[in-house]
Amino acid sequence: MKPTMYGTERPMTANRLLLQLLRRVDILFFVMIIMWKLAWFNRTLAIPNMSTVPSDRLVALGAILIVGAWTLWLSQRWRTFMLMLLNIVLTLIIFSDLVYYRYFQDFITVPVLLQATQVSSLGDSIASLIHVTDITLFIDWLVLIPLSIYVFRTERRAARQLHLAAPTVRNSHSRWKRTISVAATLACGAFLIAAPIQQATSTWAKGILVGNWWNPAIYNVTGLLGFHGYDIYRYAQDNLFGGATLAVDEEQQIREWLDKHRPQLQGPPAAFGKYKDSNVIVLQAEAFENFVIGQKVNGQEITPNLNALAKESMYFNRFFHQTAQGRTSDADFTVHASLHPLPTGSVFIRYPDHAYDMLPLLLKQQGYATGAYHAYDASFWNRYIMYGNMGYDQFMSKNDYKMDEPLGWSLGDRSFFRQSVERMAQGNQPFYSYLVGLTSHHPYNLPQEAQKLNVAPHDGTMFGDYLQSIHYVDAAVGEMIKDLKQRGLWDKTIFVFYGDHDNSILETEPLAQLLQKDISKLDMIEMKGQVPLLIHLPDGANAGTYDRVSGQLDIAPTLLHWLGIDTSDKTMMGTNLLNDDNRLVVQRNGSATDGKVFYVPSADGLFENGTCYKYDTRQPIAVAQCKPQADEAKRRLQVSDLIITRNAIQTMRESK
Ligand code: GP9
Ligand code: MN
Repeated sequence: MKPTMYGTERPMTANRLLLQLLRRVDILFFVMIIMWKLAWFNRTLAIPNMSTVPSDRLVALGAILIVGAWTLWLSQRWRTFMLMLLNIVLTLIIFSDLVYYRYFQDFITVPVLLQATQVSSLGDSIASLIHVTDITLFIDWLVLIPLSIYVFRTERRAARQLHLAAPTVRNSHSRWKRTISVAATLACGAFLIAAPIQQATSTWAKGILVGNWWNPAIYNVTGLLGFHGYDIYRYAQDNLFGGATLAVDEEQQIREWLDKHRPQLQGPPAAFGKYKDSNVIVLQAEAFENFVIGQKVNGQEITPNLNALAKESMYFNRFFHQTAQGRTSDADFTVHASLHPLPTGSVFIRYPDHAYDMLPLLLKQQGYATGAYHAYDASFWNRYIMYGNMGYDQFMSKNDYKMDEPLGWSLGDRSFFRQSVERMAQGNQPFYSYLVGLTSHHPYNLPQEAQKLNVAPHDGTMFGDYLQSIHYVDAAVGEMIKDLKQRGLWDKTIFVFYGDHDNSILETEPLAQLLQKDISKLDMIEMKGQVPLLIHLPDGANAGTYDRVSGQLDIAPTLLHWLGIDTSDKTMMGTNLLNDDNRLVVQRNGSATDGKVFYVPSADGLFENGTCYKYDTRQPIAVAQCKPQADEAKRRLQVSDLIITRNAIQTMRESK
């Protein structure tokens, strides 16, 4: 009798038929089941505003092929077994992501896994996050696990018999054949992933993998398995392979720059500790440009409340935002860490676990109650991870607010401010409270009843809508100040108001119309670069307009000085706002101004192709006259990048 895999030849039984069939379709079966589970996961999450394009399925298929391809190299017995194991692992990943998402509106990432506290904060709520219908994900196991064990055992028995009967038959599967099928499956998978992603990222999802502001938005393009692959790649690229190690010459470079800069963190000695133990409220307004302050439209003040506040505050009218791709999160970072943002992506997402001398953390160490307030998904910009590291005792996010005034992206700023103040007033003092407004977010279209200005002739345009939403935020700030006064907090609080970044409206015509003047290139650069900064001190001291150039990095060292906290050993790159001399404001694109000249780099990055403006004439001059400022800008950005990416603060602390 002729030996076969099943011993000597004998008639086909039902069992053998089933086995033969399973052996042929196991990988197909695996692919179909996981595809179905991923689709179920996506349907169950039902993330709002996510695209559902047919190519999503191709990406999912590609990812599954890549994950399962290696099993084609195995013998059939092991392949069926390993495919089952893979099914178990992938199902557990999908299920964990599902539960995690229900709580954090985010997916599990490598940094999350490394910060076990994050996952453990699910704590008691975990039971409520698991739904009965989740059983759907596991139902196939009931049949497949026993079946694969059965197949594995039967095949093993058959293989033994075969080995006894004809030991040489064992290697009948050519290694080549198997290698080729693995390679072909991998190539096929890679193509199925790459083509739709390439298509998406060059059209509707442009910049998503560079700017990566929100994991669900990446998931929208890559699918769940693709997202995890990308996340591992992103983490490895940023943190492994020596990229994160601080070299000796780099440390030297950082130390030299910091030592030279250190005196500029300090303000006048008389101001040191002048407002010790005051509360601090920092209000970061969305897309709030400086040109609206003091400006009227059709005879109405756009920001009447801030105009009034400016009169009794320090108003910095040449204050620059220093943000980049990380937008709101960059403003948050530059203000609190007094470091520059990164050229690509957000520090919040890329290096949330590195060490920084963070303002809230330093205040917490002095006994402050620290809180962050933002009525949006806690996972946006990875805030819920980052805020733990920044030293906040509590982070009040969307789920903690009563949605009693839905407006724009989320809760209207009016209600957001009211509920936030209510919460901070209940806690201990002194407090540090950081609020991130949202109503004036792009595209600025408020419902008719919330539009109170006559913005003719800009009605119905984005510019007109922008003015309306700024006016709304101004009114909300006015109410907040009233509330703080009524609660007796105003006189005990340093109140800081600034805009996070520009409004992304790049047309000059509406501005020219509103301001009734021609808008030069420099005017436009300034208007897109400048946001207002108002600081109201508890006793209303120092009120006036300050036309020294300043930027977001300058806020933390200034506040610390007033609060009597020594910054001489801190790694901060801002300049105290109370100093008039030696000022240089650097933006992420390499722009730099000392108040006398303004260097604007060219897109190609070559110094000589940039433009040097002279402020007193507002005209371009020989670019060489901006050389020292441009060089220093470059140096600062380099030093800041090293501090962040190499985790230099941690390393330098350890080597002390
Ligand atoms: C949402 C908000 C987004 O949390 O911070 O603002 P953006 O970064 O898009 O300006
Ligand atoms: Mn923003």
